[in-house]
Amino acid sequence: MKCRTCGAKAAVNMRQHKLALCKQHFLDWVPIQTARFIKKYRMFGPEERVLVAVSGGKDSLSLWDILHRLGYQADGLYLGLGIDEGLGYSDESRRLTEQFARQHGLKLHIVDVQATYGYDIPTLSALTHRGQNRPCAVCGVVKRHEMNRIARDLGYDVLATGHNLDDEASVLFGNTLSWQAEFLLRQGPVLPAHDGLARKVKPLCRFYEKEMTAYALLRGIEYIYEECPFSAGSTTIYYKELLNRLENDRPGAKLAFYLKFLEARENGLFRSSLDSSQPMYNCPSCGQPTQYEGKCSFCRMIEKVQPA
Ligand code: Q46
Ligand code: ZN
Ligand code: ZN
Repeated sequence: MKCRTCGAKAAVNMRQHKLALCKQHFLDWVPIQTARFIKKYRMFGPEERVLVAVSGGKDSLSLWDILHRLGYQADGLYLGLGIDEGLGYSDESRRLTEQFARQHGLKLHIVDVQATYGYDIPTLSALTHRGQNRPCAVCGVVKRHEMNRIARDLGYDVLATGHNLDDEASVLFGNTLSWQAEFLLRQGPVLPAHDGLARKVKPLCRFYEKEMTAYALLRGIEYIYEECPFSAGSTTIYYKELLNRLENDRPGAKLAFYLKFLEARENGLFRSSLDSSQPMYNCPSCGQPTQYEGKCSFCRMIEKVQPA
């Protein structure tokens, strides 16, 4: 297999795009494509300040690397979740994130959840039983709250996450199985700022996970290989496996599923759900927007676990 651009031996063969590239041309192709998606979906402009949520994994570190190479003003935000489970997951992901920031001279904000609120994610989950022994529900509330708080307090225009096509297609598949119109309407490369919530963008949403793995490896980015120990057995992973089987038989099916969805949404599918969407309130405790009157779910959770 030869590189389409220079004819040298290809390092990456992307059957889904009928495209093979050598190392150099693949490393050029990824930022060019990313810049195209940023423009196409109007994610942000060169004058805007971007806060990249970095976890130490291949996607978020690659995203930070790509935005840096493209010349955007992109700072990082690392949330210390305190997930250990005997594997030192959070410690190692923090070490790799700090190392990346140092090597590239990038600015990194760190929020340690336990140091800030007194509890790490597993403890918060055990105390609130929200996750029923699976702390992801608690973790999701904390991450959303903290990312938005830092973006707002430090004056960033936009919050960028490293979700790739496999992540997006898997969430889309789950929402489609249960026809969650409200969620389907909100899923996409850009979630505009509204009611005090920062604009959220996903510049990698059209890259296959294996493309991002190749990018990180070929760029020599050191990232955490292990998944979060709490992700084992999740429906997201199960849907990813199903979609991979489909993709294996029909290369490009995953991308088509996602792009056709975006097109249908653009053409007005699910719009009636938007019309009936609820107004937002402001949490009296932290000031962040919330769907219901009274304190937001994050503040209610923290209040619940505080000793009386
Ligand atoms: S970090 Fe948090 Fe994920 Fe771990 S606890 Fe679940 S949600 S799996 S992306
Ligand atoms: Zn080449
Ligand atoms: Zn609140």
